[in-house]
Amino acid sequence: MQNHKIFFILLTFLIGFNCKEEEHQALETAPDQKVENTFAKDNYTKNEVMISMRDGIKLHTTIYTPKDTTKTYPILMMRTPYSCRPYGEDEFKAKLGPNKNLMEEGNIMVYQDVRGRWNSEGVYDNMRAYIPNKTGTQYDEASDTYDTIEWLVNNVDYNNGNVGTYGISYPGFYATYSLLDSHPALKAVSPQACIGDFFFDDFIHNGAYLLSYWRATGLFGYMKDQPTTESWYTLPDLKTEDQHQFFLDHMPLSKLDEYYDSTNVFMEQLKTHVTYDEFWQSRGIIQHLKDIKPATMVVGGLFDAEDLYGPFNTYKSIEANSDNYNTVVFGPWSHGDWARNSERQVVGNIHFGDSISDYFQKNMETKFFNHFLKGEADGGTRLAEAQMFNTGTKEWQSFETWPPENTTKQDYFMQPYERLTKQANRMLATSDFISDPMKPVPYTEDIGVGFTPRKFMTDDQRFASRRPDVLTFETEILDGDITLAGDISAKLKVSTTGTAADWIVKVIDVFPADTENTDDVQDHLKLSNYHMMVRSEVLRGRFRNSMSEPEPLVPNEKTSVNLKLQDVFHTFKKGHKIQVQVQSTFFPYIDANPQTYVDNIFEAKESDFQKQTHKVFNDSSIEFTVLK
Ligand code: PG9
Repeated sequence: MQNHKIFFILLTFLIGFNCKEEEHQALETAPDQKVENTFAKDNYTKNEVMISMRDGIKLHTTIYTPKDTTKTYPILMMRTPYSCRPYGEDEFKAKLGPNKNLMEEGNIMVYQDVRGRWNSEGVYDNMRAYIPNKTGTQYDEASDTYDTIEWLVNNVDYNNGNVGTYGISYPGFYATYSLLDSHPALKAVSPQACIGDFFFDDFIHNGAYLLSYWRATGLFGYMKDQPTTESWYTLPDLKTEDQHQFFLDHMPLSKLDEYYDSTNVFMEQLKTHVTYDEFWQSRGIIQHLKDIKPATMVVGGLFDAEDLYGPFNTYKSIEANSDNYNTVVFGPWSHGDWARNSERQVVGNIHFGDSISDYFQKNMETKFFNHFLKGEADGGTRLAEAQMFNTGTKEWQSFETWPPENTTKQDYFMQPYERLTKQANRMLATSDFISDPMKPVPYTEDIGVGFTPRKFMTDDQRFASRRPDVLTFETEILDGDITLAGDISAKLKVSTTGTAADWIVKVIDVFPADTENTDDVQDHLKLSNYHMMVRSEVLRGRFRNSMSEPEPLVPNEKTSVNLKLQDVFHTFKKGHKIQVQVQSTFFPYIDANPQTYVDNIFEAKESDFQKQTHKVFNDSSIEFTVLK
């Protein structure tokens, strides 16, 4: 922690706000609907300018300035691939900036179409690679941000010379990028659900493809040939709500080619770069997060189905390689929930509390920006480095570091007869199942899960545990609370009759049978004996030893497969059970592995898809980070 003594007053109580659900900017920002909220139009002026970058390319930049010109204001900027809509100087967004408090207090709010997107010039590049030590007109997203900030602080009236950047998801990636070769006026950055690396966030998880993202390749794959304020691409119409059946009918993956042609640049890149090669490595931003100067507040959702790798590793990399003011906030949120103002915070069937996003916006996010951009003196308690929401006890907790120092690693072993025990068994045994890629385990019971997955991250897993192709291991009923606070490592010892296999590991909180139901629970479910997913992850077996040098599995040979599951902060309460599930399909969240080794799964043939028998040996274990 820098010697910069930062003190924040953290209100210690939740105030229930009755507030209208505000639409979070959807993935592809639809033009903001006309809403009765005219605060922005009544209190801000809007200008649209084209700012020249060092190579001459001009970027569309929208500037909202408070009408009250009796004082100066910081600049809060979001750079986005999703458009600055609505375009036109008399069309206003319903909400400006990271949250309504910052809008109502008054800040200069800036939105920019990144290079090659929407009304900006230039050519787009997904997760554009950072160029260290740029010279002359060499550019990347860091130099585009620097050149933009330089123009803003010298040309926008009533700015106080301090700039903050923020963004959720892809905009979160651009916020992280602003930290590199940062402009001296940049004082505070909040990367939120920020993509860290497309080989581990969003489209691919440890070498397995997220089919639930397949349509999204169209969002970023089609290149426009000139600035435009209108959408220039269309996404495939699946003509069905049943994504499970749709993707089952389109296996192998080559059957999807009819929907995307070679003009979808990103789809072509995905199909060409099927290992963690230089193409993907050069686009990961985590590796560059060293000697960061601006203050940072990294934000994420513990049930974010899209970007978990990014925020956790962004915070950890900054923490390990910089001495700036670096904080992290993880709440009981799915992707972007913290920017909404829902009265009840619910993910899937689970209610975590009320006005949790309001609390975060008012007591963490707003205080962070105001301190560093307005120099607001705060007395009171320093905002601890990590503000984490315990998804088991449903309470916020602060830590000086994340993961906390007072933790220990604890192994649980996967024994036959579905037992999860702290003791290994000297007698070697296996738990076996037949995995059929043409009859894959659904990742959710729900039909029609929308554009990208969201609610399944807390879904009931009983539908899976009752299948013969899902192995289930669970502890006895706990006689005391156990709190997991940090990452989870699955250390599997497996074999297969095939030459390829995916390994999915799920950590589940089994509720007691007498758990009371709530109105949030879907009609076909009950919280009685609810098997709540806490965390899941997949590893494509060919990447078990290296993400860059894949290897086939040797039939019937016992093999180590280690996969890391992203951090959790969850208390398994007394009376609950810890359950671990292991399976080899998770469909169509991820594509089905043919279980026959192929160099490029996009070229797999129908004949490659074979049932295989998988074995999990009982010296397989899962290592939890347990709070002492
Ligand atoms: N991380 C999210 C995403 C990226 C790319 C495609 C689809 C979704 C997001 O930016 O919301």
